[in-house]
Amino acid sequence: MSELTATYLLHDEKNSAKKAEEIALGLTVGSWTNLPELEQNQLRKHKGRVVSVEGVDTDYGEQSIIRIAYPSINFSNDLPAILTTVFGKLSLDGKIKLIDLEFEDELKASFPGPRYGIEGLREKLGVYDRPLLMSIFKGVLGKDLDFLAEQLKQQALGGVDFVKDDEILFENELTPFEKRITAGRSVLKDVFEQTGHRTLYAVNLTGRTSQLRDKARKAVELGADLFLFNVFAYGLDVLQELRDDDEIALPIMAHPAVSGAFTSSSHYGLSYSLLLGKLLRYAGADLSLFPSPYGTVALEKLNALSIAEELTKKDQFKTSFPVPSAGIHPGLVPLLLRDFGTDSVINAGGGVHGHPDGARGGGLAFRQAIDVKIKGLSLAEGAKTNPELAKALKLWGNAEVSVSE
Ligand code: 1AE
Repeated sequence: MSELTATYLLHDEKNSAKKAEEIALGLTVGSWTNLPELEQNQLRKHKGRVVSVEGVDTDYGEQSIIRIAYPSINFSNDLPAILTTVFGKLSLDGKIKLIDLEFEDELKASFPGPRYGIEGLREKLGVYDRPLLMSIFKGVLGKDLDFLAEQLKQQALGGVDFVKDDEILFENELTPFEKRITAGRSVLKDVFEQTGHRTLYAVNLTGRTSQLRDKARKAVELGADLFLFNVFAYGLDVLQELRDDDEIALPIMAHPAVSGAFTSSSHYGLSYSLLLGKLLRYAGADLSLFPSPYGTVALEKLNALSIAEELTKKDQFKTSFPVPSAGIHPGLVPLLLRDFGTDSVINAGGGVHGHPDGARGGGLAFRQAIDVKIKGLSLAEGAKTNPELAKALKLWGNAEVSVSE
């Protein structure tokens, strides 16, 4: 019989084995031992099963890891049904955190995974041998299209591979969605003709859920490159709907806005690796943004690494790009490369726009930092022949020299 196995971290539970049994029954058939034999036989195939109960030492004292298998017959093959089964009422019932879900192959086949993934995005850009670089529009609220176009041009001239909308830029009169796409296309075409460098623009797909599909289709018609999507404000299933639609067929970049409400607590919610890693990948995100261990908003290193691992490990799905972000500057490139490797996207807003030479200089400084590290040199050595990198290191510092390998 096919099953879905959930792993939970249980806090402050005196009798974890009993609690595990209560969960296995409570989220499936309800009470069991009091049922007449006939009813037990009818319900047996729906009953949850405790797989294991194990004590673990954590920073918060002795806790338990419990694993419970849920019969697939209990739910339809979609994330709303799955999440409600394994962590519906239970998410409100004491100190318990959902750490992982193990999908059998048959159930996995119901999910699309990324349409393009790392390989497909690299093909679109023609870049195979280095981490990709992304920058972010900044300070665009209340600004017009000319302002956006100039910012986009400067970032692209700096050699970034992607420019994403700020996630807080929604539908507005000055820079409406459709006009952003057409203006963005024209700027990036000019930069390509001038420099031979291709930059893709991730437009923020926003609005009511019921409007998203039509907006996305219009974006395709207008020649959009890819979407930024605030998936956790909408829900994973909305992401999957977009991914599944062959008339949309553009890469999707998942922004982590709102996800901290579900992941940050060590006692409640879902693990980072499950939400920002495994489930985003299954639902179809081509890129997943998350805070790196080093910037202004930072995750513990193990959490950040666990997300990247889920996005890139061998599976039947294409791999998704890990995008460690938030407060990133060129001096952090060696640490990001060491931790996340070549198949990652380095993403910076302030670390591009805040460069003394502006966004073009910021982009160049990042590209120089990446090229220097790919050649096996130190940033300090590279700075001798790369003035933009030298200025960035002077302004923000060079983390390479203060962190041991
Ligand atoms: C974790 C998401 C990061 C993000 O979207 C963003 O806007 C970062 O900006 P900076 O690099 O911190 O300025």
